Amino acid sequence: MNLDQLETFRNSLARFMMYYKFGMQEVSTKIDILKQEFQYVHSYNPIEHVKSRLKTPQSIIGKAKRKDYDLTIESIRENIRDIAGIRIVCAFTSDIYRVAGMLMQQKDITVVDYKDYIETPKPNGYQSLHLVIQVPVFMSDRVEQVYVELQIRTIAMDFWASLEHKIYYKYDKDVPQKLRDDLKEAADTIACLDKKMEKIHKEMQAIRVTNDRKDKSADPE
Ligand code: 0O2
Repeated sequence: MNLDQLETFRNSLARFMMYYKFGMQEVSTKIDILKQEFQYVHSYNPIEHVKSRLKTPQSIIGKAKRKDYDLTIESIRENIRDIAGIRIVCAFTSDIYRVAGMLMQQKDITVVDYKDYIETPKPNGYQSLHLVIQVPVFMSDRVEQVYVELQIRTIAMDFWASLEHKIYYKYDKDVPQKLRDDLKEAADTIACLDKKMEKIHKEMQAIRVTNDRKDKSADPE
C-alpha cells in the first residue's frame, strides 16, 4: 500500500469507527441501567467503575499489520474485535459473573467469545473475564452489528493488570525473570485476597438477611 492509499484507507477507517463509538455508547448505557436498577432493587451496587476506550486508527492499522490481516475495512471489521473496549471493575469476584450474566441474557446482545482468565489465569498470573459481544447499531438506512470487547475484573485484578501493563511496556516486552516471578507471586496473593474478601462479603450479606428477618418479625405491621 502506498502513502496515498494508506491516507485514503485511514479516512474510511475514521468513518467506520463511528459505528464502534455508537456501539460502545449503547453498551455503556446498558451497564449504567443495570448499575442504577440493581442499586434501587437490592440497595447494592456490583459495579465499582467503568472505563471505555476506542482504538485509534493508528493502533488498528498497527494491530492489523502485526497480525498480518488485510488492510481492508472488511478484514478489520471481522478480525479486530477490540476496537471498542469497555472495562467493568467490580468489588467482588461473584459480581463479575453476575454482571456478565445480566448482560449476556439481553436479547440484542450476541456473545461471540467468552474467555475466563479467572477460572484459568494466564501463565503470568493475569486474571479477568473477557467477553466479545455484538450489538446492533441502528443507522439511518441500515443496521450495523458491532463488536465490543468487555473486560470484567475486580479492583485487585485491575490494580495488578495496570501495573503489569506499565512494566511490560517499560521493559519493551522483555521483562526480567525476577520481576516476572514477583508479578506472578503478587497475582497469587491477589487471587487469595479476592477469595477472602468474597467470604467476608457473603458473611455480611447473611448477617443482613438475618437482621432483616428479625426486624420484620418484631414489627407485625
Ligand atoms: P490493549 O492496549 O489493552 O488493548 P487479541 O490480541 O486481542 O487479538 P488475545 O490475545 O487472544 O487476542 O486477546 P485476550 O487474551 O482476550 O487479551 C486482550 C486484551 O486483554 C489485551 O489487549 C489487554 O488489554 C488484556 N490482557 C490480556 N492479557 C494480558 C496480560 O497478561 N496483562 C495485562 N496487563 N493485560 C492483558 P491488548 O490489545 O493486548 O492491549
